[in-house]
Amino acid sequence: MSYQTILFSNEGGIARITLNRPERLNAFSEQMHEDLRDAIGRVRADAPAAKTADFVPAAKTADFVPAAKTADFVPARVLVLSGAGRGFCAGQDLSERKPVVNGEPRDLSTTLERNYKPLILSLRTLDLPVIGVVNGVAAGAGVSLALACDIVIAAKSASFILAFAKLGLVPDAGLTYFLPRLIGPGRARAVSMLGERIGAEQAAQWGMIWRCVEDGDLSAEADKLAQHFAQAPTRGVALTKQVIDASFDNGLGAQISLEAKLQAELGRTNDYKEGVAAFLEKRMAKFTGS
Ligand code: LHQ
Repeated sequence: MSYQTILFSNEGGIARITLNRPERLNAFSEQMHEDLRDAIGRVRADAPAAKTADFVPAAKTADFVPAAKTADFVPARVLVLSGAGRGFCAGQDLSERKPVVNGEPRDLSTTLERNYKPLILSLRTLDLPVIGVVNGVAAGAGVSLALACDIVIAAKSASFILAFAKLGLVPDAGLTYFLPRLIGPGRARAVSMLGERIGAEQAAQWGMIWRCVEDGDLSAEADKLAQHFAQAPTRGVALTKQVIDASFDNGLGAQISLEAKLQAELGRTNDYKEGVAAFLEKRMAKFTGS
């Protein structure tokens, strides 16, 4: 499947989306949102035990054609998201969002509701781990995109800029949800109000991202993670994602009950049986994601 603004592949259980507008540091255009909706919709449709949860995927589903499945087709068990060129994503393409349209101030909520909200929810509700590989600068909604991933690794030279402050805007596309939870409200307030560049090492020290690695090691480290998840007990990983997200809204009792409910489901999977058998037989487990 080929797209205008992203690169997409789905092989060996690993789906990869690379934002591909390097001349604009992969800033979001309307077309990119459309391409992302379609590609993530395909990954979702192919994922083992795919569920829609509370997310309604692509609005544009009329011409959605599921990928042709050959005999050796392996559904994606992990999604890797990265950027082409020297940037990860510079947020909204500002040349497409001039403040005045036909003499009237632009209503910025429209694109947030129509494009960014479904994008961020589609990643958070995807029943697969999403690895964000931050190869260079992430700014504005590009930071939101990175933090919507489950595991974020960044090159040492990468950075995060809450550019909203420089435009007189609030952080958006979920950033005010993710940031205080990841780094605490004190830091979240300061970095949001100042819009200063946060280096990848600092981001890792604060717990905003998982790891910061040498620039030359980024793609190998990302591949290692992707390979790990391509052979992991996929349903267990998906429900781990769900249960941790739910913990922000639940009290302790409700959270323990949710863990019990999800564990009941996982106790019936082939991967649980295989994990226990492999332990008892002192061998490596061969998980199938079922
Ligand atoms: C860009 C962009 C860009 C267009 C670099 N747009 N061209 C949601 C809903 C609705 C409306 C508003 O916003 C939002 C959410 C948001 O995301 S708001 C935040 C939008 N993003 C920004 O404000 C970041 C703007 N970019 C920058 O500040 C810099 O480009 C950074 C700090 C990211 C990188 O700086 P440099 O490394 O010095 O690169 P550069 O500035 O030279 O950029 C390279 C090219 O990319 C350049 O084009 P050119 O033709 O001059 O080579 C930039 O104009 C273009 N570019 N970001 N967001």
